[in-house]
Amino acid sequence: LGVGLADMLRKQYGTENVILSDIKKPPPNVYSSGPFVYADVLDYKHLRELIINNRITWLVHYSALLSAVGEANVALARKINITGLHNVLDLALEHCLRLFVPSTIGAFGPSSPRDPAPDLCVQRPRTIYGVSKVHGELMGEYLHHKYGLDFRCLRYPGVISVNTPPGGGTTDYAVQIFHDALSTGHHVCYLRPDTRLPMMHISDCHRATIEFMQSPECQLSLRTYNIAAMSFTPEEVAQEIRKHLPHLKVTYNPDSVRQTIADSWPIRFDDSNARRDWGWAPAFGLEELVADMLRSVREKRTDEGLPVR
Ligand code: AKB
Repeated sequence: LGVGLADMLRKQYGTENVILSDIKKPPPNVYSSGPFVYADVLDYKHLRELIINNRITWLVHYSALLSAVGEANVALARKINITGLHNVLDLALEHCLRLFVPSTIGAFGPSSPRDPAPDLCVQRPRTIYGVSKVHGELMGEYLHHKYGLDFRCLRYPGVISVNTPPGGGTTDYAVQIFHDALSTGHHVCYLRPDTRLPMMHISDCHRATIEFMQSPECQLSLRTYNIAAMSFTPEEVAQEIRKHLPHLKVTYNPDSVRQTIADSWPIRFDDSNARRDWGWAPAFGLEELVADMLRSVREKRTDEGLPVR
């Protein structure tokens, strides 16, 4: 997520004014596209040094273990998603930063309204990922109200991108299906065919984040907003892909961990507050998303010298 967002921000604010960071060595194109530094969210002193030495004013905090991988490693998820977030919150407060932290459809649970889930309702998620995200929403809002921290949070749907490989989430099938459609022509889906979840094209997600970060504070009636674009099931996305690749075969082999997570999440997001307060409007529906993903995955596979259907 971070690389694409940095590219968009660099176009508006200048290449040198946007610094990307990770604990992992990025691909060579990341080094050549602008400043990159090593940063570990668990290393408070080093983060402080980076903020001071680079005169940072905005911080976008993406580090987190996602829903399915978090369940497989709860201790690590707690460390990265909660301890890491506390470091970032403290530093943002100390240095008067504008802070963006994404939340997710995963911040809701089986007792939340599912169709649609509004911004304000019961939130009792059953994953460590969801618990950490609710904690982040509440901590950020608390620090905003008590000390004036400029905390901003969007609840993302499943984000679909060609450049971000599936990374331990519950919505990952909706990325993998495009790669499978263009390679083997066969996708084995770990969710039932009728599992409906909110989803969004990556470029809408980046644009929402930037537009929200740029909104004047006086326009924001909330600090945490749902954003929506579309909701679909595995069967529906497969049908849409078949309009381009009629031979796509999908078989269903539901995984109990991910199916249980998906069944506890909203089917649809109510994003009316985001639309009203800061003008949120998605550009991609299912049809546009599928056409764009097939084009981008095809291009990527061709560049990598891989066969394409
Ligand atoms: C996940 O599936 O865990 C994430 C999310 C919806 O937050 N993609």
